[in-house]
Amino acid sequence: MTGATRTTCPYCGVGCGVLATPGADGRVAIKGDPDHPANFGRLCSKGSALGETLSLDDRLLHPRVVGERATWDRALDHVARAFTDAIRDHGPDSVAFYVSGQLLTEDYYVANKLMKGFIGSGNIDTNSRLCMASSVAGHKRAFGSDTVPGTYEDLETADLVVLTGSNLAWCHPVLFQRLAAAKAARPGMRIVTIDPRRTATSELADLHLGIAPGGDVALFNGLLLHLAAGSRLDEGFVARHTSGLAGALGAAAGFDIRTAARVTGLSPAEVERFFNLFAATERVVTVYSQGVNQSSAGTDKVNAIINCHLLTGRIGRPGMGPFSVTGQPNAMGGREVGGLANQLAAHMELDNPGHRALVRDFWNAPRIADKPGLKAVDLFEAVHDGRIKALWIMATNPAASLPDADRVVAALARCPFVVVSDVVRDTDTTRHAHVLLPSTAWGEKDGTVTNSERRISRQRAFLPPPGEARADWWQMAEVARRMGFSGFDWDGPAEIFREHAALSAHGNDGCRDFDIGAHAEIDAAGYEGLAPFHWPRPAGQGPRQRFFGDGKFHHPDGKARFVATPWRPARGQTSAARPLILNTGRVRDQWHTMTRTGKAARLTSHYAEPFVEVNPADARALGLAAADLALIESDRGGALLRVLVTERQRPGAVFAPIHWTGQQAARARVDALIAPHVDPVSGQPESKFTPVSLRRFQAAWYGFAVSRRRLAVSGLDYWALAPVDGGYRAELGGADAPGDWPAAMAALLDPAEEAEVLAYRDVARGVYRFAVYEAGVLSAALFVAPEPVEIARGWLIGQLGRALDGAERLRLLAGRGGDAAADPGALVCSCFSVGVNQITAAVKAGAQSIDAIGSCLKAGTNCGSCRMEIGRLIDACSTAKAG
Ligand SMILES: Nc1nc2c(c(=O)[nH]1)N[C@H]1C(S)=C(S)[C@@H](COP(=O)(O)OP(=O)(O)OC[C@H]3O[C@@H](n4cnc5c(=O)[nH]c(N)nc54)[C@H](O)[C@@H]3O)O[C@H]1N2
Ligand SMILES: Nc1nc2c(c(=O)[nH]1)N[C@H]1C(S)=C(S)[C@@H](COP(=O)(O)OP(=O)(O)OC[C@H]3O[C@@H](n4cnc5c(=O)[nH]c(N)nc54)[C@H](O)[C@@H]3O)O[C@H]1N2
Ligand code: SF4
Ligand SMILES: [Mo]
Repeated sequence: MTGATRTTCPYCGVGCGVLATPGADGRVAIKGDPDHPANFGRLCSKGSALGETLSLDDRLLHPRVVGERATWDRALDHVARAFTDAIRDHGPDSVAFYVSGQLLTEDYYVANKLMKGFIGSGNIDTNSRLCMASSVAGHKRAFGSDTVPGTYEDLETADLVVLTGSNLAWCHPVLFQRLAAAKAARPGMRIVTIDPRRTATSELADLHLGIAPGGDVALFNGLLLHLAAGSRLDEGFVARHTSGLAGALGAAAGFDIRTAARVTGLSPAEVERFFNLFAATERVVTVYSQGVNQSSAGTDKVNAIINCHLLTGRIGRPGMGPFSVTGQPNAMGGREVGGLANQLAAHMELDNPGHRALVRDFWNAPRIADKPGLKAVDLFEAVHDGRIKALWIMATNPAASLPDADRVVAALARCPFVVVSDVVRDTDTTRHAHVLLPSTAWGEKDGTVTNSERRISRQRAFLPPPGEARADWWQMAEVARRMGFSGFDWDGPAEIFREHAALSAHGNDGCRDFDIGAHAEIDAAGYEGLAPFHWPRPAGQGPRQRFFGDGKFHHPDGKARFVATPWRPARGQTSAARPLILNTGRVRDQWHTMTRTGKAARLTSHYAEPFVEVNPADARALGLAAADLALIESDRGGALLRVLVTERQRPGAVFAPIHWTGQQAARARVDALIAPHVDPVSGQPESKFTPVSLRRFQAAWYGFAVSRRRLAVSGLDYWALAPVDGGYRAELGGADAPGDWPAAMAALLDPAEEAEVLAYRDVARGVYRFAVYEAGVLSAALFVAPEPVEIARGWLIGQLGRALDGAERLRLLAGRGGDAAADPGALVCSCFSVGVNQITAAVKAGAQSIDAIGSCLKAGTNCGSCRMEIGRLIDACSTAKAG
């Protein structure tokens, strides 16, 4: 057993420190790093399960050229030639990179340098366009730089934390736990959530505002007016350090409480309560995320929020400020190197000739890009219409995650040359690659990432690269060299980091916020031992935590700008044909397109299939019952999802998670439904507001199956596959029932020739059950019914691989797992596999608090991600008792 390696979690932007210890048996033990200042030892459910996602079975291990295994030399030559030819024949703007906030800073730096400084085009954009672009644009408009002013500590020291468009409990769980702990220690702290849905985050709130989708600008305009009228204006700060207040107030005019309430769908009393709370509390942090950014008014939403902080001078001081929490582990690092099509590098601007000259000289670059490149949505449109001849996609899965995803797939299919660098072999995007390059994954790669609070941490390797996998930066540098460019000869990430740090200080006399010049000379040992630090860190200066407390901003006059943000409705509008608004987002235990979290059985059991959440009133009107399948359609595309009926969803709006792709389900890529409407300033797509219709899918049969082998599901109308311990589970359904069920079962489960198959059928009712035993143990089972199959899934999964006696075999076919307690129910705590039924039973037996549940079931005592859900179950039980 080797010692623990100190590294950083590869998922969300909280940026938790991880201690990874590879064991002799090939397993890797994962613990939170008690010394890391982001998490102080905590990890959430996804972080805790990292060790279960490291298997190599689905990994891409060798380069492939048009489907055939190739040597690195051949693959790299091929890529270099295709890019060189396209540039020679069609110019630098005929090629593009589409990269990712999941690259390390060093990878990202190389990609940006190659495209902007050597190919000479701005055509490098990133999935951060779908994620942070509105925040970047809002920061630049207000501050003159893309600066997150505060730190995590500010959330803990604030007296009021407003969370708008952020499901922090599920998406930034450890930061949420820090907030929850601070509130528990200081009960006077107030929390307001603003979200059209009731989420796990809103469980912690003193006030939840169930805002109408897209209403944020109206609400914050109203707040600005209220603050100005209620003498909360910090006149000294506004006069000395800002400009543009009159314009902002002009745009907000008319949004009195009544009007703001009408536009936001809230009651005047709720709005007033929020306004008064904000006005009366000096220490306020406003946290925002995708409910704000992913909107056709995303940049205005950001500025409407920042306006309120500028007006009150509540920025850059402890416990105060606007706080954009970043999604991906290195969303911030990407911004620092200039990974977006409209940035240059090191927070310098493409349209600033002085900046271009600085970067060109520093890089010794032959032809620096002099205009912004295509932003993600436009970029893929250019791929579709043939302007882009060669495209390199790295660490992102656009066939599933970009809006109008079916059109993106069509664009990839017609692009003359597509390179994909990924860690897994089969994704919805890798299918379209001419050249597929195997990248080293988390645990194998080395570099730095920057979290939401500007803290730079090392990711360190603790596993050897498998097969022929190589680092992303190395792939780009090799292609650059083969294209004849010099300046790409680094011997490792330390050398790249050094160059990046030096560039940040180059010609920077304090006019640019991003300066980590203190590390411009870092040597290999220093880089290896680099402890997490906040930027900025200019040479010769000590650490500095916050920006703007001194009233110095980065516009040429040193002042911040108020931005006029006139309210406007979302781009899509509901109609008789598309009466519902589709909102999309995340669930607690999955990460994006599931290429990694989808491998851990305990993470897939929180939600095992794609779903759509519908309010009970809408469900009734549409004739939808819980667990039905529903066809959801927009003007762009459709999906087939399981119906979850819940009060947490407001009437007129539905919610679907973004995670399921063609790899895990029949038809669940929700981005196929999303229109490519973008914010006019940031180019960020409106992913949270799509007019849709919903109707019941007339299923002739529903099925549930478990199997030790992967099930042959393709061709079925509905299927969703997920791993379980020792095999797979599948939810199934179809519009037409097969005439021959035993044959259909055999095609699906593929029993061995010598297998024993026990069957139960009730042809009149359309009920069929099959249990397959191989070598005496249960190897597969299929349950079919004309309505959604009611079977204790947890119990059935638990029987896989077990030798069952005659009586047990009969009980299994009868679909009865003995006593009901044997079924834990839907998973709540993924660390200790505790389900709804167990928690409800414990509450009924007297465990009336989250901690009491923890002492009897352990649920919620490890990562804590499920504590809000446990709280809700306790509340639900006591409400049921009271009623
Ligand atoms: N478990 C998990 N965690 C993750 C990720 C993951 O895939 N899984 N991904 C990471 C990434 S890259 C990101 S960007 C972050 C995203 O983190 P979040 O932004 O917190 O997550 P989302 O679920 O996309 O959306 C947040 C909320 O916005 C609400 N919303 C929708 N429309 C509106 C509106 O008009 N106004 C307001 N005020 N709210 C609205 C939604 O109902 C939703 O609850 O999460 C990161 N963390
Ligand atoms: N409708 C809707 N759409 C959305 C969103 C939404 O809320 N609603 N959210 C948007 C947001 S905020 C985001 S961030 C995007 C995320 O969308 P994507 O970036 O497309 O999602 P991921 O699944 O994270 O894709 C990462 C890919 O990189 C691979 N990978 C992992 N590690 C490495 C590595 O080290 N090197 C390389 N080369 N590859 C690696 C993974 O296997 C995976 O295929 O989705 C966006 N799309
Ligand atoms: S909160 Fe969870 S997903 Fe985010 S960095 Fe920490 S452990 Fe990873
Ligand atoms: Mo994101």
